[in-house]
Amino acid sequence: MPTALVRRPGPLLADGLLTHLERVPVDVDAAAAQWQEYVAALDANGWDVVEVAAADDCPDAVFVEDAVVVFDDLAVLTRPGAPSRRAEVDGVHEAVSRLGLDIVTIAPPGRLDGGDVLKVVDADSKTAYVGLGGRTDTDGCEQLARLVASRGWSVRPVPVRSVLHLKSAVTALPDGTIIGHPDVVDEPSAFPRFLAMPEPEGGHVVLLGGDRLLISSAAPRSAEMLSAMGYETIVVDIDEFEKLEGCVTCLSVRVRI
Ligand code: CIR
Repeated sequence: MPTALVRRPGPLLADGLLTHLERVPVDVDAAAAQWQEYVAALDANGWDVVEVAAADDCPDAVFVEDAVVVFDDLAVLTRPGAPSRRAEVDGVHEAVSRLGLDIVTIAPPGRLDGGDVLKVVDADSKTAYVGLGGRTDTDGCEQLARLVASRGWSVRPVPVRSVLHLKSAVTALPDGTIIGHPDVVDEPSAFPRFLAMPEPEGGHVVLLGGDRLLISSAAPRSAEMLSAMGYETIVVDIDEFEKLEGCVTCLSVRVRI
């Protein structure tokens, strides 16, 4: 059974970092309930959900995908671009150790956030697009390229200006098509196949397996479009996390070994 790492939101969630959005009140209790629903959706779709130890001093710890990127059986611990998020990595290190993954690390001064790494597997290639311009720098990207080359992955840098992370703009469908809303995708031509979605949150999907996609309730027209294309959409409300520039992808790390 594939495993999904998650990390429960802590009491300081409302103090999470903001870069592109204005701060609005975050309801921590509502966020906790939304997180439970998100976890339940993973569980109901065949994922073994494993909790990383909570990090209550770290407001953004719930966005667990930023602390590690998993390439097959290799976990790359990141060095988050925001210094206040670096304390999140230790607990994630312990969790991936327990899963038995090989572990490597992005070293200082490189910066890399997992939200900037979009992995796409085709019949004949494994590509990681890496967003540069926000939390991730060229050093972090080049270190990643060296670390994952042995596993057959190639790394392609792409610019990110309009949103926090690359995956705040685009994700990939199971067939490798990159999806995103044109207003927030800075360079659609970076991707061999790009499909425009009608809403910004419609660019964020978690591949649950087969034709099942997890998508935010903030993107009803995108969900409809994906359903019409033959995908089964599982819709979750994560608006308390969206207020903090989070999206469906960043609340879990999916491990398929
Ligand atoms: C931050 O600014 O770091 C958090 N408030 C949001 C992180 C969201 N992570 C992601 O999209 N991968």
